[in-house]
Amino acid sequence: MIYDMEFETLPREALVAIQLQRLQTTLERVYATVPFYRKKFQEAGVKPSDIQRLDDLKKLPFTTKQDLRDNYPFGMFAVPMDNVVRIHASSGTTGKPTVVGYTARDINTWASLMARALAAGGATRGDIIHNAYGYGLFTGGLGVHYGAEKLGASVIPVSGGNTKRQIVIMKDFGPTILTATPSYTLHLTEVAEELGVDFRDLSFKFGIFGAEPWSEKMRGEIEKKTGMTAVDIYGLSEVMGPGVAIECHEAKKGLHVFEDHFIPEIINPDTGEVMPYGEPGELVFTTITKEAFPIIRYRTRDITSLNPEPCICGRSMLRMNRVSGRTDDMLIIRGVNVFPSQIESVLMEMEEVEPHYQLIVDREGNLDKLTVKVELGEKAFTDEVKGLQSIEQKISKNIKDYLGVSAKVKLVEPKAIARSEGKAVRVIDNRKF
Ligand code: DLL
Repeated sequence: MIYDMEFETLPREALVAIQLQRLQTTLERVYATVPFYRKKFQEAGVKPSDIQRLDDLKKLPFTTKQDLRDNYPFGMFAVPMDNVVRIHASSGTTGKPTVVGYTARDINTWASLMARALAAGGATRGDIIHNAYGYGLFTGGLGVHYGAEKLGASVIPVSGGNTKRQIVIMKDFGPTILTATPSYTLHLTEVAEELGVDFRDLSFKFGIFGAEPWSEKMRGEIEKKTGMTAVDIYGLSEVMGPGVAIECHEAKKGLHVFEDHFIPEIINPDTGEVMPYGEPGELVFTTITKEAFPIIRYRTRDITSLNPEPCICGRSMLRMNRVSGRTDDMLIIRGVNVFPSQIESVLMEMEEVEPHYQLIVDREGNLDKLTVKVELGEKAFTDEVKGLQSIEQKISKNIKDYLGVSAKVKLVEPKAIARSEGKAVRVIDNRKF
């Protein structure tokens, strides 16, 4: 029996009662122990005792990444360092990393959550989990690892990199579940092919993929190439790590949020107003069980919407739809908002190219220029050297038709775009702001 599993099917009123009680306890604690929150609450004229219903959450101020930077490294911890047993950090592309801490109880909570997440994604104690998320400061490797052990599965702590050796291990150890970023999974399939191994002949049943945005089309591509069922897992260091939300393998339609630990809200990123279910906006999380690093109304910058419809798996937890992009990844090209995931969807429609791409943005004079670099498939590469220009034109036209933005398309040879062993780098923005 996995600890806490009974929370997954609670009627809403029962869940809300638990959430409110946990929220109130968390707020009292942060007010008493974290000077940052006390000051922020005072400035907003609100006390923990003002939160009498879940709806009152909106009276509280948001927390942003900048707040974490201002309190770098440990300024927002709510327990003395003697009680902190683990520290992780997310690298971030600019500025200082975001540092998070865990007590022994937090590690246990996280392990239970990840065990529940893996179970929702199709894993059982009989499975062998090939864990190719990076181990280290990144939360992916150790997060999945502790969850897999808690579930009672056998975990192979292979981490990212050493890709050829990973293929040998896959052949020899017969893992049944793959945990990795979607982009690294595609790289694994390519290296397998080079070694004469067809992924579909390996023993995998399920893949639990996340840590970066990926599209529904990319899911199709990965399922086709690997022969496994691919589910989407979401999380972020500031809130816990992996295991904040996951798709159930039964429906594969939206990610169930572990609401007994995290309260999600969707806000309008410009006004901060809370949006109703179904409306897209920025995802905001409040943690309600964490000890070392509780976080209140954290603006994730991830864009999604919430779905309260019942799910065929029987879980009553809200589902968040696949993250479609980040508010800070949104490219504004000559006034048109473009998300990398939208370009990905256009590219995935085309047989001639592979799902390896990069978006490069430059400014010429006052004009933004978008270049889409994408790899040709092996077949198109050998067959169609003459037809390259027409493929480029076709992609450009599709991007213009679907997204309303002009892009220069540059086809490159297969494997010309650097592979990542963790999160893929999709955007290179050379504009100076
Ligand atoms: O990426 C935690 C994680 C590890 C999740 C393994 C899933 C699997 P961070 O490094 O702090 O934590 O990055 C968090 O990654 O705010 C999203 O922008 C993005 N992200 C994570 N999962 C998904 C996903 C881990 N399934 C940031 N879809 C988040 C889209 C995702 N974006």
